[in-house]
Amino acid sequence: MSQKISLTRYLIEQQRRDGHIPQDLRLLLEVVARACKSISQAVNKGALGGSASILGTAHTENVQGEVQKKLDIIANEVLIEANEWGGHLAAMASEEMQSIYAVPNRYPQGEYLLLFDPLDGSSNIDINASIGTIFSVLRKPEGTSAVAESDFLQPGSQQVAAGYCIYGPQTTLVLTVGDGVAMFTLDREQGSFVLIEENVRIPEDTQEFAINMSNMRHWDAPVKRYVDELLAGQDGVRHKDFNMRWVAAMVADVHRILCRGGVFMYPWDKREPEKAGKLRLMYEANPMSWLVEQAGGAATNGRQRILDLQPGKLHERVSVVLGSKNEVQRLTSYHSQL
Ligand code: AFP
Repeated sequence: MSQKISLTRYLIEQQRRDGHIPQDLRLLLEVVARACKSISQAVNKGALGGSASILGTAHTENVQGEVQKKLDIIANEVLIEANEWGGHLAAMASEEMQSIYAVPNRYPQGEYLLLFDPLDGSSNIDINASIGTIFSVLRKPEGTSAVAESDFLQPGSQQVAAGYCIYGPQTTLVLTVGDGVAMFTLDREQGSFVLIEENVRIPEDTQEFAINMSNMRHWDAPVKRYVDELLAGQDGVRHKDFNMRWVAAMVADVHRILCRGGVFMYPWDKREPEKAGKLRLMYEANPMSWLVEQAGGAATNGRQRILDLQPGKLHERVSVVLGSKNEVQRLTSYHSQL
């Protein structure tokens, strides 16, 4: 039987092979992976999670004005507590926190910034559908002493690591440090993440798309044209039939695309025209876009490469089209034909 390669061994070999991962970054990624293991344990307990069930809402709202689930808050606390003392980080930012969290002075400060959506897909928690943790790592800008929010406002092309952990039938960590995409599944008997796939590739073409169709009447014309053509199937201009999936957890839809191709869309729509989209740039779109590009796919906001976008604020939202390259390019071209 081929030898199992743990996440630790994979990262050490990446570090040794080409110095691609400095030691501090390797240690940071191992801490994030351990935090994801703890979150996975909490998620797996569900209604059995102790006296006061950890399902349901916490009756509070996050900075986005979204009702927080108890597990949203638990996952956020797990990530903060796991990462604040190690000395690799200068600060953290989360979907669940209004402002950045600077590492307390009682701990050594590191050179990295960690951003995360601690539990993406929260609306799936109470129905036992897949959810996940999304994370992104940036370098702290040189010469900054006290970290400020502005230090986080870097384009996604500046990421040094990005990934997610999906809590589904398996708990699987997916990671890039700029040298392709690798997948690790949690071996609960050993308690470690084991390499199951390296050099993940997304097919350039697909017959599967993901979008929330209930918003169709709110889309702008290029998206409406593109989806109408998919729905027309064999009889339309695409001359082939398409299938649709929508898990309502970006982490699950992106995981499917990394596993078998597809195109995922959460476009701008006129329900809240002042917002560029629903998804957050810094800790959802940027990490997912880098993973997709590293696997041979593409990611735009309908007009521009997502990783080139200069963020203006921490919780900035963005329109997202990502996945199989030829489909992303087709929809993006429809926008430029306006
Ligand atoms: P929640 O975390 O509030 O469930 O939102 C998940 C999400 O941000 C993203 O993961 C999904 O792709 C998208 O929203 C689903 O949005 P709709 O519920 O509008 O389909």
